Amino acid sequence: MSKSTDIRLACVEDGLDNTGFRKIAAFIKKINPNTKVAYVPTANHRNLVGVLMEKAGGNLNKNDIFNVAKFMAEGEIAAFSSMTQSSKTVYKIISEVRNINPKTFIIWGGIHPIIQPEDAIKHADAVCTGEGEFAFKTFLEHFAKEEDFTKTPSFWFRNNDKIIKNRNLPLMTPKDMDELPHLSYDDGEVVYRREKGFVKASADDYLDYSGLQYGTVWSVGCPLHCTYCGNTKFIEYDNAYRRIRHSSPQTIIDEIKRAISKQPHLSTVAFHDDSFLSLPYEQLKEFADLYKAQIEIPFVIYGVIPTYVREDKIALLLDAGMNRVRMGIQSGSDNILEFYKRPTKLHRIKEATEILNRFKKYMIPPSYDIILENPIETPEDTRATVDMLYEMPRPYTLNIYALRVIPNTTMAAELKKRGVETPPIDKNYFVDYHRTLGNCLVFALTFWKMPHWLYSRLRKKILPVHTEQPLYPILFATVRSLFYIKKAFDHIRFMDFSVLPGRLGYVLWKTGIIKFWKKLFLRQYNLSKYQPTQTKLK
Ligand code: B12
Ligand code: SF4
Repeated sequence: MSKSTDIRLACVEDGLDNTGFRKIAAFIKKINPNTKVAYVPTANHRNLVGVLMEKAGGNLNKNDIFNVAKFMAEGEIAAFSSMTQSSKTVYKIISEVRNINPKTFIIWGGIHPIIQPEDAIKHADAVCTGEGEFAFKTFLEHFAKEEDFTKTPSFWFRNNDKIIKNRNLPLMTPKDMDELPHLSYDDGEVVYRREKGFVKASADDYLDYSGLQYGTVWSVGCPLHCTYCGNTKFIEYDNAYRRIRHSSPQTIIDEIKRAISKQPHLSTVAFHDDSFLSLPYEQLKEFADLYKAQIEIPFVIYGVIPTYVREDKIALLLDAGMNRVRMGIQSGSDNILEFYKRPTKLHRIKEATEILNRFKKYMIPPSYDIILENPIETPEDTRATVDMLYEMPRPYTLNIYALRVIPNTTMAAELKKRGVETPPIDKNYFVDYHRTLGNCLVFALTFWKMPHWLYSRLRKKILPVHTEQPLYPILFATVRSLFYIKKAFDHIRFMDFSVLPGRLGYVLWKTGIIKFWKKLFLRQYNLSKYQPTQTKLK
C-alpha cells in the first residue's frame, strides 16, 4: 500500500459485542494501522430507564449526532457498520459528516447494506454488500493510489445519479477464516458516551453492555430460510450461504483465550452462531475437547434450531462446559410456523424441549424465542402458542418478541401482498407489547404453571392482539416484573452474569464469590455417565 489512509470506522449499534464489525475492524486495522475504531452505542446502558424506554436503534440527540459526525469527518474515509434498526441514526450522522467535510469518502457496511443496499446507497458513497475483508482490501489499495476503485467486488458505488453494482466475492473458506486476525476486543477502541464524547473503551464499558460475557460467532451460515430472517436474503445472493463454514476449533479457542487475557473477569462465552447444533458430531467433539482442555469458563449457545437438538450432542457440550442454550421456537401453531417457513413441526419442538429438560440439573433453564403479535394470527393460533407454553417441560424461560418485520425479507413482501401493516423495525419491542390477556399469560407461564381449571377458563378469552378486547396494564406490569425476577434468579443461582450487565457480577468475581459458589454448589456434567435414553428404554 502506498500510504496509510486516515480511516474512521464506527459501529452504530446497541452494544460493544458486534461480531461482524469486530472482525472487519481487526482486519482493517491490520492492513491500515492509521484506523480509529469507534463504538457508537445506540442505547444508553448507563441508564436503565433509558434502555427500556428508548427507541430500538437509539435516540442520539442532535448534539450527539454532531459530535460523532465531527470525529468521523476528520478521516479521509468514514466507514459505518449497522443493522437496519439503527439505520436512521446512520443517515443523520452521514448527512452531518457531509456538512462538516464534503471531502470525506463515506462507506456503509454490515447487515443493513447487505439486506437493503438500495436504501444504504442513497446515503453513502459506497456500500459493502457482503463479507467485507478482502473486498475492502481491494478497494483501499485503489483508493490509496487514487486509482479507479469502482470495480471493487462486493461493493456498490454511487457516482452522481448512477449506481455501480459489483458482484459479491465468493464466501470465505475455512482456510481464509483461519488466516484472519482475531476479532477486535479491547484493542484501543473508543466509545461514544453521551454528553462526554469519545473516550477509550474501558472495562466499565464492556461491563455495562455485556456483563461478564464475551460474545462471538464461530460458524456462519444456516440451512433454513425462515421468512422473517435476513438469511432469506443471504441465500438469494449466494446459495452457498446455506453451508455452515467455520474456522478451525483451535482458532476460536485462541480468540477466546485472548479475550480472557484482556478482561480476566469474563465468566461466560456466548456463541451467537445461527445454527451451532447443525454441525456434525465429530466437529463438535473436536471443539468440545479443546474447549474443555483450554477454557475454564462456561459457554452458552444462542442459535439452536429444534431440528438439530440431539441428546448426544447436548451431553457432549455440557461436559465441555456449556451451561445454557437459547432455541428458536417462535409459535405453537403449525399454521404460523408454516407462514414463517419453519420446517420444525410441533412434535419435534416438543421432543427438543424434552431432550434439554433431561439435563436440567446441569443447566440454567433454556430460553426459547417466541414471536408474539403476528397480525395474521387467528384466535386458534394465539391460543396454540399459549397451550404449548402451558405444557412445555419446566423450568424454561422465554425471549419474547413482538413481531417487527425486517424490510426486504420474504415476510415483508408477503405482508405487503396481503395489505397488512406492521410497526417499524425501530419501534421498541421490549416496551411496546399490547397488554392483552394472551400476552399476560405468555409472561406468567414462564414462572407459574397455574391449575388446569383456571388455565382453561382464561385461554378461552385469549384473542390475537389486532382484535378488539379488554387490556390489563396492571396485570401485565406485574407478570412481566415477576418474569424478569425469575429470570435473574435463575442466572444468579448459577452465578451467571451474561444477561445481567453492570458491576454486580464484577464485584462477585473480584471477591472470589463466583469461584467459591461454582465449586460448592454447581454440578458439572460428566460425559462418562451419559447413557442414551433410547438404550435405557430398551
Ligand atoms: C451475532 C448476532 C447478534 C449478536 C451480536 C450483534 C452482532 N451484530 O454481531 C446479538 C445477540 C447482540 C444480536 C442482537 C440483535 N440482532 Co442480531 N444477529 C447476529 C447474527 C446471528 C450473526 C452476525 C454475524 O456475526 N455474522 C457473521 C459476520 C462475519 O458477518 P457480518 O456481521 O455480516 O459482518 C461482515 C459484513 O457485514 C461486513 N461488514 C460489517 N461491517 C462492515 C463495515 C464496513 C465499513 C465494511 C466495508 C464491511 C462491513 O464484513 C463483516 C465481516 O465479514 C446475525 C445473522 C447473520 N447470519 O448475520 C443476526 C442479525 C444481524 N441480527 C438481527 C437482529 C434483528 C438483531 C436484533 C435487532 C434482534 C432483536 N430483536 O433484539 C438485535 C439488535 C442488537 C443490536 N446490537 O443492535 C438481524 C438484522 C436484520 C437487519 N436487517 O438489520 C440478523 C441479520 C438476523 C435476522 N433475524 O435476520 N445479534
Ligand atoms: S433458523 Fe434462524 S438463522 Fe436460520 S433462517 Fe431461520 S431464523 Fe434465520
